[in-house]
Amino acid sequence: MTSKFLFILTLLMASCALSTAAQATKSLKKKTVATGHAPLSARPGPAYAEREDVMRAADDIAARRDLDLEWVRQAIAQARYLPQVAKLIQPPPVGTAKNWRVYRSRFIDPIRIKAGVKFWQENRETLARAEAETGVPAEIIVGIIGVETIYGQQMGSFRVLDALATLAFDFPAKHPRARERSEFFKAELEQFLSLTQRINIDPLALRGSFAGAMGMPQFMPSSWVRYAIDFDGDGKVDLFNSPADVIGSVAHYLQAFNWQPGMPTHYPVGFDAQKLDLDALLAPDILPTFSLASFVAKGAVLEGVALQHKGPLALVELQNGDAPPSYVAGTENFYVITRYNWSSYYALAVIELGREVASIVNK
Ligand SMILES: [Ca+2]
Repeated sequence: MTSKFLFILTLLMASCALSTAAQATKSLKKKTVATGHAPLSARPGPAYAEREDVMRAADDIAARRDLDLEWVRQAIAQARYLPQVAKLIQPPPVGTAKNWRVYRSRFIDPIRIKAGVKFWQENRETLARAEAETGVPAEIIVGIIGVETIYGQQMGSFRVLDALATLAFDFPAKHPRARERSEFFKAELEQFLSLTQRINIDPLALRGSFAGAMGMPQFMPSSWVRYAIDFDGDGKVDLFNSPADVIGSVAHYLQAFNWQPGMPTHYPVGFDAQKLDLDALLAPDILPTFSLASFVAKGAVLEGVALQHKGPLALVELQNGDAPPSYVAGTENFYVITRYNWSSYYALAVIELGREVASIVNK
């Protein structure tokens, strides 16, 4: 990917700053207040068995993946359109103010910190082993699993098959990137069916986020296929029930996106008003681009260990509604965390949650 393309992508993604986890949490909260029946708007639509285009897509999937044709047809025929999924995938309305302080308070809260401490204490050795093998710090792994699902407490209640079919075959046309996104979800549906057949799980049995992310780390099917590993040695990969597999898989994912052992994720940054060229510093968005020298020449002020940093830096800006934005100097490792979920708000929440939990566990 060229940096320009990445930049555009980053901008696009930043416009939907709420992470999957955040929106899933929102939807779950809605569900828990329902009284017995799902609200009318959330009632599943008709099965896909009657749609010719969908059944043709099923045939294509079976052919491409060398899967049993009838099995694929039957699985997809039982998928249902979920209006709520189509609604949740929409970007927030234009003009929705992003607010780091609000975002932060949602994820770095006493309940999540307490659950993080318990998770760390119960999996101390596994976390240490993952850190030793990949160089990804335990606190980053703990931060991710906490932000995603509160350590498995909120893994999503949508049938993954329904969510993926809805987004593959009925992606909302008014979305600015509807075509591209629908292709993405078709590929995810294909991976999902291939995966469930391979590991011999009923595709109708799995539940996840509105976008089809699964298990404690909320892996999309393609990420499960590429990056999930068996880390407890039982010969299976289970991201729903095995904390060890989850820990190993999250560490492996970040390692695969070039996590650099020992490198901090970010540094505090100030500005020298005399030299400041904020537009230039913000132009590459979160993609680390500036050498230390050019970062400082453009008016960024760093202190202490940051002045020894090797490698490119990015000026990361986080909006605070009407209040002045927050800034950090992001390193390549900050950028790696955004490959898990493309949002700088997400990355900083992961880092700060992990740090809070670590400060209690390592007291
Ligand atoms: Ca396992």
